[in-house]
Amino acid sequence: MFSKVLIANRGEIALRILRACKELGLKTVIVYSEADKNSLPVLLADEKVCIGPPKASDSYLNVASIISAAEITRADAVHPGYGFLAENPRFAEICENHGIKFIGPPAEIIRLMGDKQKARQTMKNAKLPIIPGSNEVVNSLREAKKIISSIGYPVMLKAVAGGGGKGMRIVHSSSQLEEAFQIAQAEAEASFGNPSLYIEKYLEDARHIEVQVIGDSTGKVVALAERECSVQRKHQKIIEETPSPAVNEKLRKKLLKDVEQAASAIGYQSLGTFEFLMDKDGNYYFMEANTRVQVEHPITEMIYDIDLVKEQIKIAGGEKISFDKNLEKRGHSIECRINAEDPENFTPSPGKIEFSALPGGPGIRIDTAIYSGYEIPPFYDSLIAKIIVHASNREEAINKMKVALETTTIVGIKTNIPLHLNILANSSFKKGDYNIRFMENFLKK
Ligand code: MV4
Repeated sequence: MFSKVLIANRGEIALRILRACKELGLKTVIVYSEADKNSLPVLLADEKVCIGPPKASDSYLNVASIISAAEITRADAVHPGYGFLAENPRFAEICENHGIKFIGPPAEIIRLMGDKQKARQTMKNAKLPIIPGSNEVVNSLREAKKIISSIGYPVMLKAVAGGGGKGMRIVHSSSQLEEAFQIAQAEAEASFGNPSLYIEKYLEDARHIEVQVIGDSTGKVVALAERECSVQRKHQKIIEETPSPAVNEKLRKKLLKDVEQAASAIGYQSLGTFEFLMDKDGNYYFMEANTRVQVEHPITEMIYDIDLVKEQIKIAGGEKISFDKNLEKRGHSIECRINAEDPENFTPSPGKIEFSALPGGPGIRIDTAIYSGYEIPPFYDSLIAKIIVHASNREEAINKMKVALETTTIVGIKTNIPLHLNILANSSFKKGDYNIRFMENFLKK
């Protein structure tokens, strides 16, 4: 096991990782940009190293600075959190080449999952259902037409190097294809330096569900109950819950068995998330896999009473997963992402938090790095806190979340709390009757 972990991230996840390290008796080093010098993780870490100016490309994405910081402080492991360098296989490799344990999957797994077409093909071979579409990258309009002639419209063009919604195009008819294909290729080239596309049948009115997996170096793999993530806008999740209101015990058993089997087949190690689209009939299709700890990991922790970040760190240190496949979940958990933004038009609302009073009590968890007097810098994403509730059933969890939101006071900036309260009061949401089109419809009214 390593003894000193460098945390290559900021905000709530840096604090989440810092606490896990402390509980494990590990020393902590935080790297930070000039904009984050007064942040809670910087104040609480054993050591801190400033790695550059506010812009992420000059600090949190600067591999040379982060490796130097690890060497100067003799950190022997790096936790990348989410975003930034978390899914960069080169970074994972460079850490390992410098004798620094990368707390995540091996670089080859990150690389495989980063190529969405390869990931799709690999998961197909591992017996996971995938959405009908191309079996290889599609490099010409002619190839695209050939594939579409067998699957039919509507289709989705996706960037092989994409993910999370970037560089995607829905195409409804052959008259739109040529233009969409060119735009998607150009976008993929501009965003990822790789124009390659793949094609899938476009699934309408699907749900976005995902399965947490955890694998250790002995080959043990455990899949945990699905998270329902269909409440999202512009590919940013807003509310997540587990279990999904659309998954029954029988379906869950099959889904988790499929995922365990597929993750085992590729020797998955560390935390990971397998994302699926699921139709009205409960057919699910693998879309992509994330090789990092996710923002919404706490809802899984709440229903299973486990600490995924501690597990992730221990596994990187060669330890075994501390629980078994038959681990039982209990009740229902919901997360609301609190963003510093105007709830009317979603524009960012950075600035000084003049005062804050956060909710608490049984079944309420707050993951945040804010404090009264803290200034939210304008350079990073707008997530400032996660309110997570746990109750014995969905109805009680929704009610508990409502009270938690109503008893939250944040003065000085705008937040999306009013939006959350409106969603929780929506009859479709209350019934659990929603899909990835929910926010689109919700905002129209
Ligand atoms: C899809 C899809 C429907 N059909 N692929 C969005 C994020 C990225 N992980 C893949 N995504 C989707 N892929 C096929 N074949 C629907 C989504 C999708 C979505 C699309 C439009 C608007 C909101 C969405 C929310 C979740 C998923």
